[in-house]
Amino acid sequence: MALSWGEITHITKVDPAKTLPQELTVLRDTDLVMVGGSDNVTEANTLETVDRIRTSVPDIPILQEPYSSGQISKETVKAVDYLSIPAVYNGDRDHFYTKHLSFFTSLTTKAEEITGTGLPVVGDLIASKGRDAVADVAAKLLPEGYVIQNLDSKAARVTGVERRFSEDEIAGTALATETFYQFPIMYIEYSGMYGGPSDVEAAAKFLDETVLLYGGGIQSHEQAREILSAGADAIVVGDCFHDDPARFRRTIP
Ligand code: 1GP
Repeated sequence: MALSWGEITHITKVDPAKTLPQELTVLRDTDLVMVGGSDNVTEANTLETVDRIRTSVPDIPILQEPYSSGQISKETVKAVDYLSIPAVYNGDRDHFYTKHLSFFTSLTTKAEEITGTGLPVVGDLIASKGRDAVADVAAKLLPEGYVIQNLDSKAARVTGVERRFSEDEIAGTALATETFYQFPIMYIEYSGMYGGPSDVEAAAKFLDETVLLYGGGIQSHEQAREILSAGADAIVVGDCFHDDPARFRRTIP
C-alpha cells in the first residue's frame, strides 16, 4: 500500500500491549496506523493487533514501529506495509545507532551463526533466503529521526533521554535530518503530554522533503489544528485512542 504523505494528516498509534477498543471501525477516518509501544510489545501481540486492524479497516496503511528486533519476523514484515525504526537524537548511543547496526548485522548474517552467538535473532527471517529477507525489509523501511521531549515518559526512560532539546536545537536537528541524515521522517515526541506548537514551528522552517510528525497528548480538535497549523504534516494520537474512542474521533481533522 503506497503512502501519499500529502494526504496523511492524522495518524493513530496503536499499542499492542494495551487494551484496544472493542470496535476498531473508529479508525476508519484516520489516515495511517502505527503499531508500536514502549513496553511488553511482542511479535505475537503485534501480529494479533495488525490482524484485527486489517480486518476492521482494510484500506488503511499500517506501519510497524518496533523497539527491538524480537518484534520483527518474516510474518510481521509480510503483515505490515512499512516498518519505521526510530533513531533518537537526544537518547543514548544505543538508541541512536548501536541497536540499528546490530539489527542490520543480524540481517546480513546467517541464522545459524546468529543463533550460535546469542545475539538477538530477527525471528526466523534469515532462515533460508537471507538476501530476499533483507530486500523485503529494506523495501519497507522508513527511518525516523526522533526527538523525545517529555522526560517523564516511558519512551524517554527506555531510550536514555535525559535532556530536552531547545527550540534552536530542534531547528538544527530538523536541518540535519533533511540535509545530512536524510531520514524521510522527523518525529517530535511528547508522548503523554501536550507540548504545544513551538517545537513544531522551529522544525518546520527547515523541512521541505522530510515529513514532520508530532505526537503527544492530543485530545481535541483544537490541539490537532494548532499543531497542523504550526507546520506538522501529521499528528500522531495514541493514548486517547485506547482510553476514550469518542474523544479520539474528535482529534481527526
Ligand atoms: C506516542 O506520539 C504518540 O508515541 C502519541 O502520544 O499517546 O500522548 O497521544 P499520546
